[in-house]
Amino acid sequence: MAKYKLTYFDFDGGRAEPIRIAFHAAGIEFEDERISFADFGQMRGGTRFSCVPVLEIDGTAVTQSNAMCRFVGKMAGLYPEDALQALYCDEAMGAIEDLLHHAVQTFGLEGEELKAAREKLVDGWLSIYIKGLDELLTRGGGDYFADKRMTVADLKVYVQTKSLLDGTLDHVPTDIVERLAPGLVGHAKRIESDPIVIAYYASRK
Ligand SMILES: N[C@@H](CCC(=O)N[C@@H](CS)C(=O)NCC(=O)O)C(=O)O
Repeated sequence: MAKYKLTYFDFDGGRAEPIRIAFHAAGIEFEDERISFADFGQMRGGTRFSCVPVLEIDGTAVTQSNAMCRFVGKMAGLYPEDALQALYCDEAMGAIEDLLHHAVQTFGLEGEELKAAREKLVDGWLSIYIKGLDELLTRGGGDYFADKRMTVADLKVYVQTKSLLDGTLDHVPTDIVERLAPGLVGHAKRIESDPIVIAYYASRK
């Protein structure tokens, strides 16, 4: 059995969270290396693209969270075998990556500058991506993004919807998802109450 080590920030969210859940769903042991932002400052120069998550497989480092989602998702039975459904799954995960790319531009700002940037984000890219993801969910049949069952795409979108509902980003109204795409709120509840997700968080207690 290969040895897996996943390095990411020390919170239950972000780009590593769907991978952690998928590892647990697959019943595969992995080292869940959780680092502080200060630790990251020390190690970032040693990472391939100056970012995390990094997955080490028998000591060999791999980057790119969506690639990791697919890899672990396949082992967990949480990635479609059908090519078209796999495409749908990838599209939703890619959309989340793009959204994070826009959101991250507002990180590190403060005061009025932060407020203005977040308001622009809310009216612009965030609205575009929430509505687009809602369309993808509808295309998938309304309950899941692909394959009419939970896949890593659902885990990835759920993690970000939850972050918005929890008000993680200052100046982003917590009701934005409900207002623009109530289906995504229902989706988050569906994924949160999936036995796979419940079992993962129970294992964290
Ligand atoms: N495309 C990469 C993006 C990774 C990424 O940007 N990670 C963030 C944390 S979620 C990071 O390490 N950022 C470091 C920085 O911007 O300084 C992936 O999907 O893994």
